[in-house]
Amino acid sequence: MRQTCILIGAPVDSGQKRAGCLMGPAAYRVAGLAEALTTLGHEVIDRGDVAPVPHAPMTHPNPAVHHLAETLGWTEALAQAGRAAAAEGFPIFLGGDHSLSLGSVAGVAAHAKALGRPLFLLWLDAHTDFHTPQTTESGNLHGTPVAYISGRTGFEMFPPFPAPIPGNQICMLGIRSVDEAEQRALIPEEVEIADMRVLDERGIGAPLREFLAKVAAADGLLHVSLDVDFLDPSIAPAVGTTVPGGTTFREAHLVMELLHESGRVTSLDLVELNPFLDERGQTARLMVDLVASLMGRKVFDRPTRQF
Ligand code: 5AB
Ligand code: MN
Ligand code: MN
Ligand code: MN
Repeated sequence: MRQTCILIGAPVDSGQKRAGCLMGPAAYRVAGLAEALTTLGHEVIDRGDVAPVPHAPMTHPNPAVHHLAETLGWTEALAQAGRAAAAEGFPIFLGGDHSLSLGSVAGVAAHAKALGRPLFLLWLDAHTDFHTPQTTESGNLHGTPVAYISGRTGFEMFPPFPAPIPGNQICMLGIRSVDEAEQRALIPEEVEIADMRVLDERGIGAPLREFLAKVAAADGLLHVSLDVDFLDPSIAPAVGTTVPGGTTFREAHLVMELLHESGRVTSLDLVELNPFLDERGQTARLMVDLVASLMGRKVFDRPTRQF
């Protein structure tokens, strides 16, 4: 299906402490994201980069929390841009660190709510990002978006999340680094966590197919949030939070191919790319290739399915 892809630059780097994520949107443009999409027959509208809503500095009872006002400003701006883009086509958010998903998913959720359709979330990440501003030890708000999206308390300084996504509509793949407080908070939730142990045992296709069947049964919209650290650092070095033992090139492409085949994905975040840490554009190019797989590029275009 021909999509209208709406590129939204989100040069957010307030959600963590290492400089460089703000170059992410430019790197995706240089790596040829728009060209890859038009080659596949899609229409591309590049909305340029969003700017955060300005706020006076804010403090938080947890002294580790930093850049709260900036992150709030990005959340508001991206929620607005995301909602508008979701009504027009297929939003692709070019990050920027993962705190951008506080806003991108809020925007998409507002759109889903207006349509009266359930929103599902696929979180492709080494981390669960399930901290609240109270529980984070690093104070880096890129470790919090899933908690906000699922309606956990502790985000009172943020706009209320429109239609929080229940745990049983969230699936995480690639998980291999979970903090104590996140682990505790996730136990009562019904989030499907296919951590690397599960992927080793079952392969990456089986848990994803199960989740996609749930999305289809509910006629849901599906937002995919792809953190560069989902990938093994040997193939994707351009990220501040590398964790060994990540997904391979083919595992990642298979995820994208299955997502394409499902026809369910309605919006996408590309997050945590730090071009300053890249090796000759390798990671930016891999991310663009993964988007191409998600949007219909095939290894071999079979006239009928033979799997
Ligand atoms: B990312 C950690 N849990 O809270 C924390 O890269 C890492 O968006 C968070 O997944 C990683 O600082 C956030 C140790
Ligand atoms: Mn993340
Ligand atoms: Mn991560
Ligand atoms: Mn990270």
